Amino acid sequence: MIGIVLTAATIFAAPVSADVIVASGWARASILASRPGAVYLTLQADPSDALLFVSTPVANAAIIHSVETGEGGIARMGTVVRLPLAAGAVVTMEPGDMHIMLMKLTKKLVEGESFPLTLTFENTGEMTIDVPILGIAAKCPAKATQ
Ligand SMILES: [Cu+2]
Repeated sequence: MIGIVLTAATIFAAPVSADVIVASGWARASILASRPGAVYLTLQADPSDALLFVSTPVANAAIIHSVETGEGGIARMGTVVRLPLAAGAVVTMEPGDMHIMLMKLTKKLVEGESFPLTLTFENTGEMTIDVPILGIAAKCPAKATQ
């Protein structure tokens, strides 16, 4: 009989997957569709995993960007090809830090609407979440409540 023995990971599964929890996802509304958008969220994998690709119908490309402050305090964005997720560690994407950049929006991101975002993980495979669009001046909602 297969499927009778449930592991702890199965019993306490997140709504979308037993191995990766994607939480607090949000995007900022865009003023113009010609400007890139950004998605912020938190990731937690157990056992360890890695985020490989991101895609969404609202953008031609979704790229994982890291932000590093270089000489003279100028922040530079770099493309992350493979984002490792250590077992149990929470990876936070937030304004001014790592984010998922939405290049060439296919539509304006309107406050109050939402869009699907598909994340492909090395071990867990594909997961699709619904990303709510917050206001143009929105900051990280998790921090705003602290
Ligand atoms: Cu970026």
